Amino acid sequence: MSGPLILRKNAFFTSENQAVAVLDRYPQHAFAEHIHEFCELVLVWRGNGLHVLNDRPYRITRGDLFYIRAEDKHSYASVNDLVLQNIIYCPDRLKLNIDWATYIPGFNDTHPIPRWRLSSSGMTNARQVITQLEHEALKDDPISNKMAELLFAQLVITIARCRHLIDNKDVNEQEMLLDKLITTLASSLASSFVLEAFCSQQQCSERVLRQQFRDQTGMTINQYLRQLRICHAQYLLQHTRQMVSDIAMQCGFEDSNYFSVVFSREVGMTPVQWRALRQNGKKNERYI
Ligand code: RM4
Ligand code: NI
Repeated sequence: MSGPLILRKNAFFTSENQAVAVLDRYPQHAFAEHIHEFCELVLVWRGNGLHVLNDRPYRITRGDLFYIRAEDKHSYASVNDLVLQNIIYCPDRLKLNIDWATYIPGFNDTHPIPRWRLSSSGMTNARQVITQLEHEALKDDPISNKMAELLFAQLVITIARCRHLIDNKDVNEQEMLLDKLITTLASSLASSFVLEAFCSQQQCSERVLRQQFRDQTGMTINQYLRQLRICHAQYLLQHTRQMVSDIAMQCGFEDSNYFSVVFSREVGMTPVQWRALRQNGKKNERYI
């Protein structure tokens, strides 16, 4: 049996002196499962898709941020106008005396939290640094390589300052509504989410917010929430022994029959069938 696809350094870096490079994925196409000889920092700008990282599915959209280690295996599927930037780097080629591990989850630790969120203002800050970095990284001469490493340091520190965890309830007041909505949706998996209540709390127009969400992510709020719930259900089905009815509850479905109907419609088989397939190690069966 052949192992997973391995992406090699020399296919993505111009020389052995280059420590960092920027890959624009405008768009990111579906991409098969792979590991790397290098690490990645993934920033999602817009659209949506499914990111499966170490067998765990994440529905991704604007503002999501991932720290991928060389040995992490991941793939992209069900992409829909997914736009991201991939900052790839080789830890062994970094020469500056910076405590990288303080800013990059997973640089040394074995169980890092891989998924974070960036606020819109954080994204704007990051984008400025990435633009400069991209420019330097194209040149690959000694001074540009040094400059690129400095900019990479600036980038990881900038990001460390404005990232937050998805379940962080203490969302910054300044954060824009869309960010707040996405964070709130992700922490509303086990309960129902009422947009009207959210909007009256935030004093914003429901219609405008719906439209903004659609423009930026390429899907409706309800579609996104349903995908998040099903994704979480798939994770629990595969990795726990809980009963389907308990899983349904934890994913915000009070009625487990209704959960099965929605699940079957989205995934093409019932939760029980899906669990059996995944647990038999048939890795290629579909996520949504
Ligand atoms: C792919 C995808 C992968 C990355 C390679 C270099 O399009 O973004 O995650 O490892 O590029
Ligand atoms: Ni990758």
